[in-house]
Amino acid sequence: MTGNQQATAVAYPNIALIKYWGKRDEQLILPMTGSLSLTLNVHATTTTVQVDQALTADVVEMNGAQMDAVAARKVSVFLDLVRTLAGTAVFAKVITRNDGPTAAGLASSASGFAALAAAAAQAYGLNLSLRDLSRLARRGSGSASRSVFAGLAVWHPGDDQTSFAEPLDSGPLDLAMVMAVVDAGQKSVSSRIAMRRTVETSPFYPAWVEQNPRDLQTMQAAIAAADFTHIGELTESNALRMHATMLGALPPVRYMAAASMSILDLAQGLRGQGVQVYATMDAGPNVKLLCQRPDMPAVVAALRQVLPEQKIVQALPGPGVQVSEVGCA
Ligand code: 2P0
Repeated sequence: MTGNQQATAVAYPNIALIKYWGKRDEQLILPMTGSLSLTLNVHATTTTVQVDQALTADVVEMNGAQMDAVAARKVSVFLDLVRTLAGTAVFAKVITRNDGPTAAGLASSASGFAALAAAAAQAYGLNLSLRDLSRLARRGSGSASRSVFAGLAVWHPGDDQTSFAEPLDSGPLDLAMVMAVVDAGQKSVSSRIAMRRTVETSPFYPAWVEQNPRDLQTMQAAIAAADFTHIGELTESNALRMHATMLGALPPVRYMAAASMSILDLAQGLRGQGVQVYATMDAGPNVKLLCQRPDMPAVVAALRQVLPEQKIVQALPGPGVQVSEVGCA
Protein backbone atom coordinates (compact mmCIF):
# COMPACT_ATOMS: atom_id res chain seq x y z
CA MET A 1 0.00 0.00 0.00
CA THR A 2 1.34 3.42 -0.85
CA GLY A 3 0.25 6.91 0.22
CA ASN A 4 -3.17 8.01 1.42
CA GLN A 5 -5.79 5.94 -0.36
CA GLN A 6 -9.53 6.25 -0.07
CA ALA A 7 -12.49 4.18 -1.21
CA THR A 8 -16.27 4.34 -0.93
CA ALA A 9 -18.58 1.33 -0.87
CA VAL A 10 -22.35 0.88 -0.81
CA ALA A 11 -24.10 -2.13 0.75
CA TYR A 12 -27.68 -3.07 1.52
CA PRO A 13 -29.26 -4.85 4.48
CA ASN A 14 -30.40 -8.43 4.27
CA ILE A 15 -33.24 -10.16 6.08
CA ALA A 16 -32.78 -13.82 7.00
CA LEU A 17 -35.43 -16.34 5.97
CA ILE A 18 -33.53 -18.96 7.98
CA LYS A 19 -32.03 -17.09 10.92
CA TYR A 20 -28.58 -16.87 12.43
CA TRP A 21 -28.95 -16.89 16.22
CA GLY A 22 -25.96 -17.85 18.35
CA LYS A 23 -22.20 -18.10 17.94
CA ARG A 24 -19.86 -20.96 18.60
CA ASP A 25 -16.90 -18.58 18.52
CA GLU A 26 -17.48 -14.97 19.56
CA GLN A 27 -14.01 -13.78 18.58
CA LEU A 28 -14.11 -15.12 15.02
CA ILE A 29 -17.91 -14.68 14.75
CA LEU A 30 -18.57 -18.27 13.75
CA PRO A 31 -22.27 -19.16 13.86
CA MET A 32 -23.73 -22.24 15.50
CA THR A 33 -25.80 -22.90 12.37
CA GLY A 34 -26.06 -21.87 8.73
CA SER A 35 -28.51 -19.17 7.64
CA LEU A 36 -30.13 -17.92 4.45
CA SER A 37 -31.18 -14.38 3.58
CA LEU A 38 -32.52 -11.93 1.05
CA THR A 39 -30.51 -8.77 0.40
CA LEU A 40 -32.87 -5.82 -0.14
CA ASN A 41 -32.77 -2.70 -2.30
CA VAL A 42 -33.62 -0.18 0.45
CA HIS A 43 -31.80 1.41 3.44
CA ALA A 44 -28.33 1.45 1.91
CA THR A 45 -25.21 2.19 3.90
CA THR A 46 -22.54 4.24 2.13
CA THR A 47 -19.11 4.23 3.71
CA THR A 48 -15.89 6.01 2.81
CA VAL A 49 -12.57 4.95 4.30
CA GLN A 50 -9.71 7.44 4.02
CA VAL A 51 -6.34 6.03 5.03
CA ASP A 52 -4.42 9.01 6.40
CA GLN A 53 -0.82 8.96 7.61
CA ALA A 54 -1.41 12.21 9.54
CA LEU A 55 -3.96 10.60 11.90
CA THR A 56 -2.98 9.46 15.40
CA ALA A 57 -6.19 7.40 15.85
CA ASP A 58 -9.14 6.30 13.73
CA VAL A 59 -11.89 8.89 13.30
CA VAL A 60 -15.42 7.58 12.77
CA GLU A 61 -18.41 9.65 11.68
CA MET A 62 -21.93 8.41 11.17
CA ASN A 63 -24.71 10.43 9.57
CA GLY A 64 -22.68 13.63 9.97
CA ALA A 65 -21.82 13.27 13.67
CA GLN A 66 -19.08 11.56 15.60
CA MET A 67 -20.06 7.92 16.15
CA ASP A 68 -20.72 6.90 19.76
CA ALA A 69 -17.69 5.42 21.52
CA VAL A 70 -18.86 1.80 21.69
CA ALA A 71 -19.77 1.63 18.00
CA ALA A 72 -16.60 3.51 16.99
CA ARG A 73 -14.53 1.00 18.99
CA LYS A 74 -16.10 -1.86 16.99
CA VAL A 75 -15.12 -0.07 13.78
CA SER A 76 -11.55 0.42 15.01
CA VAL A 77 -11.21 -3.22 16.07
CA PHE A 78 -12.42 -4.19 12.61
CA LEU A 79 -9.93 -1.83 10.94
CA ASP A 80 -7.16 -3.42 13.06
CA LEU A 81 -7.99 -6.69 11.35
CA VAL A 82 -7.76 -5.07 7.93
CA ARG A 83 -4.49 -3.36 8.88
CA THR A 84 -3.02 -6.68 10.01
CA LEU A 85 -3.94 -8.21 6.65
CA ALA A 86 -2.46 -5.20 4.86
CA GLY A 87 0.70 -5.10 7.00
CA THR A 88 0.29 -1.47 8.02
CA ALA A 89 -0.51 0.53 11.15
CA VAL A 90 -1.83 3.68 9.46
CA PHE A 91 -5.15 4.97 10.85
CA ALA A 92 -8.18 5.96 8.83
CA LYS A 93 -11.13 8.30 8.78
CA VAL A 94 -14.43 6.49 8.27
CA ILE A 95 -17.45 8.43 7.07
CA THR A 96 -20.66 6.43 6.96
CA ARG A 97 -24.27 7.21 6.17
CA ASN A 98 -27.26 4.97 6.79
CA ASP A 99 -30.34 5.64 4.67
CA GLY A 100 -32.40 3.59 7.14
CA PRO A 101 -32.73 3.56 10.94
CA THR A 102 -29.66 2.34 12.89
CA ALA A 103 -29.75 -0.63 15.32
CA ALA A 104 -33.53 -0.96 15.10
CA GLY A 105 -33.61 -4.59 14.02
CA LEU A 106 -33.56 -3.51 10.39
CA ALA A 107 -30.16 -5.02 9.61
CA SER A 108 -28.09 -1.82 9.74
CA SER A 109 -25.07 -3.76 11.04
CA ALA A 110 -25.24 -6.10 8.02
CA SER A 111 -25.14 -3.26 5.49
CA GLY A 112 -22.75 -1.31 7.75
CA PHE A 113 -20.04 -3.92 8.05
CA ALA A 114 -20.40 -5.13 4.46
CA ALA A 115 -19.82 -1.54 3.25
CA LEU A 116 -16.99 -0.99 5.74
CA ALA A 117 -15.29 -4.26 4.80
CA ALA A 118 -15.39 -3.47 1.07
CA ALA A 119 -14.29 0.17 1.46
CA ALA A 120 -11.52 -0.66 3.95
CA ALA A 121 -10.23 -3.62 1.92
CA GLN A 122 -9.98 -1.37 -1.13
CA ALA A 123 -8.49 1.63 0.69
CA TYR A 124 -5.85 -0.52 2.42
CA GLY A 125 -4.96 -2.20 -0.87
CA LEU A 126 -6.20 -5.73 -0.14
CA ASN A 127 -7.24 -7.58 -3.23
CA LEU A 128 -9.93 -9.90 -1.89
CA SER A 129 -12.18 -12.39 -3.66
CA LEU A 130 -15.88 -12.03 -2.84
CA ARG A 131 -15.55 -15.11 -0.66
CA ASP A 132 -12.74 -13.54 1.35
CA LEU A 133 -14.64 -10.26 1.52
CA SER A 134 -17.59 -12.19 2.97
CA ARG A 135 -15.25 -13.80 5.55
CA LEU A 136 -13.88 -10.37 6.43
CA ALA A 137 -17.35 -8.76 6.72
CA ARG A 138 -18.34 -11.66 9.01
CA ARG A 139 -15.70 -10.52 11.52
CA GLY A 140 -17.52 -7.18 11.86
CA SER A 141 -21.01 -8.62 12.15
CA GLY A 142 -22.13 -12.13 11.28
CA SER A 143 -25.04 -11.10 9.08
CA ALA A 144 -22.76 -8.75 7.10
CA SER A 145 -21.19 -11.81 5.44
CA ARG A 146 -24.48 -12.22 3.56
CA SER A 147 -24.85 -8.57 2.45
CA VAL A 148 -21.78 -8.99 0.23
CA PHE A 149 -24.10 -10.74 -2.23
CA ALA A 150 -27.18 -9.72 -4.18
CA GLY A 151 -30.56 -11.34 -3.57
CA LEU A 152 -30.56 -14.72 -1.86
CA ALA A 153 -27.43 -15.80 -0.01
CA VAL A 154 -26.53 -18.69 2.25
CA TRP A 155 -23.94 -18.31 5.02
CA HIS A 156 -22.15 -21.52 5.93
CA PRO A 157 -21.13 -22.37 9.45
CA GLY A 158 -17.64 -23.80 9.81
CA ASP A 159 -14.24 -22.48 10.79
CA ASP A 160 -12.57 -19.18 9.97
CA GLN A 161 -11.64 -20.39 6.48
CA THR A 162 -14.92 -22.08 5.58
CA SER A 163 -17.51 -19.78 7.15
CA PHE A 164 -18.55 -17.42 4.34
CA ALA A 165 -21.70 -16.59 2.43
CA GLU A 166 -22.45 -17.53 -1.18
CA PRO A 167 -25.12 -16.31 -3.58
CA LEU A 168 -28.04 -18.59 -4.30
CA ASP A 169 -29.90 -18.67 -7.59
CA SER A 170 -33.47 -17.46 -7.13
CA GLY A 171 -34.62 -18.89 -10.48
CA PRO A 172 -38.12 -17.74 -11.47
CA LEU A 173 -38.99 -16.54 -7.94
CA ASP A 174 -40.28 -12.98 -7.87
CA LEU A 175 -39.74 -12.11 -4.20
CA ALA A 176 -40.67 -8.90 -2.44
CA MET A 177 -40.56 -7.75 1.16
CA VAL A 178 -42.65 -5.13 2.91
CA MET A 179 -41.39 -3.81 6.23
CA ALA A 180 -43.86 -2.73 8.86
CA VAL A 181 -41.82 -0.34 10.99
CA VAL A 182 -43.74 -0.39 14.25
CA ASP A 183 -40.80 1.14 16.14
CA ALA A 184 -37.70 2.71 14.55
CA GLY A 185 -35.97 3.35 17.89
CA GLN A 186 -32.80 1.51 18.91
CA LYS A 187 -33.37 -1.95 20.36
CA SER A 188 -33.19 -2.35 24.14
CA VAL A 189 -30.91 -5.41 24.06
CA SER A 190 -28.30 -5.72 21.30
CA SER A 191 -28.52 -8.89 19.24
CA ARG A 192 -24.98 -9.76 20.29
CA ILE A 193 -25.93 -9.83 23.98
CA ALA A 194 -29.32 -11.43 23.31
CA MET A 195 -27.71 -14.24 21.30
CA ARG A 196 -25.16 -14.94 24.01
CA ARG A 197 -27.84 -15.00 26.69
CA THR A 198 -29.97 -17.37 24.61
CA VAL A 199 -27.07 -19.76 23.98
CA GLU A 200 -26.10 -19.77 27.65
CA THR A 201 -29.49 -19.93 29.35
CA SER A 202 -32.34 -21.02 27.08
CA PRO A 203 -33.34 -24.68 27.50
CA PHE A 204 -34.86 -24.42 24.00
CA TYR A 205 -31.57 -23.50 22.35
CA PRO A 206 -30.26 -27.06 21.73
CA ALA A 207 -33.49 -27.83 19.87
CA TRP A 208 -32.92 -24.75 17.68
CA VAL A 209 -29.43 -25.91 16.78
CA GLU A 210 -30.68 -29.38 16.01
CA GLN A 211 -33.58 -28.20 13.84
CA ASN A 212 -31.84 -25.47 11.86
CA PRO A 213 -29.83 -27.61 9.40
CA ARG A 214 -33.11 -29.33 8.46
CA ASP A 215 -34.85 -25.97 7.95
CA LEU A 216 -31.93 -24.74 5.86
CA GLN A 217 -31.94 -27.81 3.66
CA THR A 218 -35.72 -27.72 3.21
CA MET A 219 -35.55 -24.01 2.39
CA GLN A 220 -32.89 -24.56 -0.26
CA ALA A 221 -35.01 -27.31 -1.82
CA ALA A 222 -38.09 -25.05 -1.78
CA ILE A 223 -36.10 -22.26 -3.44
CA ALA A 224 -34.78 -24.63 -6.10
CA ALA A 225 -38.38 -25.76 -6.74
CA ALA A 226 -39.60 -22.11 -6.72
CA ASP A 227 -42.26 -23.23 -4.22
CA PHE A 228 -43.20 -19.90 -2.68
CA THR A 229 -45.79 -21.29 -0.26
CA HIS A 230 -43.24 -23.60 1.27
CA ILE A 231 -40.62 -20.82 1.38
CA GLY A 232 -43.07 -18.53 3.16
CA GLU A 233 -44.27 -21.12 5.67
CA LEU A 234 -40.69 -22.02 6.58
CA THR A 235 -39.70 -18.36 6.85
CA GLU A 236 -42.44 -17.60 9.33
CA SER A 237 -41.98 -20.74 11.43
CA ASN A 238 -38.19 -20.33 11.55
CA ALA A 239 -38.54 -16.73 12.79
CA LEU A 240 -41.10 -17.68 15.44
CA ARG A 241 -38.89 -20.52 16.64
CA MET A 242 -35.95 -18.13 16.96
CA HIS A 243 -38.10 -15.84 19.11
CA ALA A 244 -39.23 -18.86 21.14
CA THR A 245 -35.60 -19.70 21.98
CA MET A 246 -35.14 -16.13 23.21
CA LEU A 247 -38.30 -16.25 25.30
CA GLY A 248 -36.75 -19.23 27.05
CA ALA A 249 -33.63 -17.26 28.03
CA LEU A 250 -33.01 -15.92 31.54
CA PRO A 251 -33.83 -13.10 31.80
CA PRO A 252 -36.09 -13.53 28.75
CA VAL A 253 -35.39 -11.56 25.60
CA ARG A 254 -38.65 -10.37 24.14
CA TYR A 255 -38.47 -8.27 21.01
CA MET A 256 -42.07 -8.94 20.02
CA ALA A 257 -44.37 -6.08 20.96
CA ALA A 258 -48.17 -5.87 20.87
CA ALA A 259 -47.89 -3.97 17.57
CA SER A 260 -45.76 -6.79 16.13
CA MET A 261 -48.42 -9.32 17.06
CA SER A 262 -51.10 -7.32 15.29
CA ILE A 263 -49.00 -7.38 12.09
CA LEU A 264 -48.60 -11.17 12.46
CA ASP A 265 -52.42 -11.31 12.72
CA LEU A 266 -52.71 -9.13 9.64
CA ALA A 267 -50.52 -11.55 7.63
CA GLN A 268 -52.62 -14.47 8.79
CA GLY A 269 -55.79 -12.61 7.86
CA LEU A 270 -54.44 -11.83 4.39
CA ARG A 271 -53.59 -15.50 3.86
CA GLY A 272 -57.20 -16.26 4.75
CA GLN A 273 -58.16 -14.02 1.82
CA GLY A 274 -55.79 -15.82 -0.54
CA VAL A 275 -52.85 -13.39 -0.42
CA GLN A 276 -49.63 -15.33 0.05
CA VAL A 277 -47.76 -13.34 2.66
CA TYR A 278 -45.58 -14.54 5.52
CA ALA A 279 -44.01 -12.71 8.42
CA THR A 280 -40.48 -12.68 9.76
CA MET A 281 -38.96 -10.72 12.65
CA ASP A 282 -35.42 -10.05 13.80
CA ALA A 283 -33.88 -8.50 16.90
CA GLY A 284 -36.58 -5.86 17.26
CA PRO A 285 -40.35 -5.37 17.11
CA ASN A 286 -40.53 -4.56 13.39
CA VAL A 287 -42.17 -7.11 11.12
CA LYS A 288 -41.05 -7.92 7.59
CA LEU A 289 -43.62 -9.43 5.27
CA LEU A 290 -42.36 -11.75 2.56
CA CYS A 291 -44.54 -11.99 -0.53
CA GLN A 292 -44.32 -12.21 -4.30
CA ARG A 293 -44.06 -8.98 -6.20
CA PRO A 294 -47.57 -9.11 -7.76
CA ASP A 295 -49.03 -9.36 -4.22
CA MET A 296 -47.10 -6.39 -2.85
CA PRO A 297 -49.90 -3.82 -3.53
CA ALA A 298 -52.42 -5.93 -1.58
CA VAL A 299 -50.00 -6.26 1.36
CA VAL A 300 -49.27 -2.53 1.35
CA ALA A 301 -52.99 -1.67 1.13
CA ALA A 302 -53.69 -3.82 4.19
CA LEU A 303 -50.82 -2.24 6.14
CA ARG A 304 -52.08 1.26 5.27
CA GLN A 305 -55.21 0.50 7.30
CA VAL A 306 -53.11 0.17 10.44
CA LEU A 307 -49.86 2.10 9.90
CA PRO A 308 -48.97 5.56 8.55
CA GLU A 309 -47.43 5.61 5.08
CA GLN A 310 -43.90 6.47 6.23
CA LYS A 311 -43.77 3.31 8.37
CA ILE A 312 -44.29 1.02 5.39
CA VAL A 313 -41.17 0.25 3.38
CA GLN A 314 -41.45 -1.67 0.12
CA ALA A 315 -38.37 -3.63 -0.89
CA LEU A 316 -37.25 -5.92 -3.67
CA PRO A 317 -34.12 -8.05 -3.96
CA GLY A 318 -31.14 -5.73 -3.95
CA PRO A 319 -27.54 -5.69 -5.16
CA GLY A 320 -24.42 -6.98 -3.48
CA VAL A 321 -21.78 -4.66 -2.08
CA GLN A 322 -20.19 -2.31 -4.59
CA VAL A 323 -17.10 -0.16 -4.40
CA SER A 324 -18.24 3.05 -6.04
CA GLU A 325 -15.19 5.31 -5.79
CA VAL A 326 -11.49 4.82 -5.39
CA GLY A 327 -8.86 7.53 -5.19
CA CYS A 328 -6.24 9.39 -3.24
CA ALA A 329 -7.33 11.08 -0.02
C1 2P0 B 1 -30.05 -12.82 11.14
N1 2P0 B 1 -29.94 -11.45 13.22
O1 2P0 B 1 -29.86 -13.97 10.68
C2 2P0 B 1 -30.29 -12.72 12.64
C3 2P0 B 1 -31.73 -12.90 12.99
C4 2P0 B 1 -30.97 -10.89 14.02
C5 2P0 B 1 -32.02 -11.92 14.08
O2 2P0 B 1 -27.87 -11.51 12.40
O3 2P0 B 1 -23.20 -10.33 16.81
O4 2P0 B 1 -25.75 -7.99 13.91
O5 2P0 B 1 -22.74 -8.79 14.92
O6 2P0 B 1 -22.76 -11.26 14.54
O7 2P0 B 1 -25.33 -10.13 12.62
C6 2P0 B 1 -28.30 -9.78 13.88
O8 2P0 B 1 -27.08 -10.02 14.43
O9 2P0 B 1 -24.86 -10.04 15.09
C7 2P0 B 1 -28.69 -10.97 13.12
P1 2P0 B 1 -23.29 -10.10 15.35
P2 2P0 B 1 -25.70 -9.47 13.88
O10 2P0 B 1 -30.12 -11.83 10.41
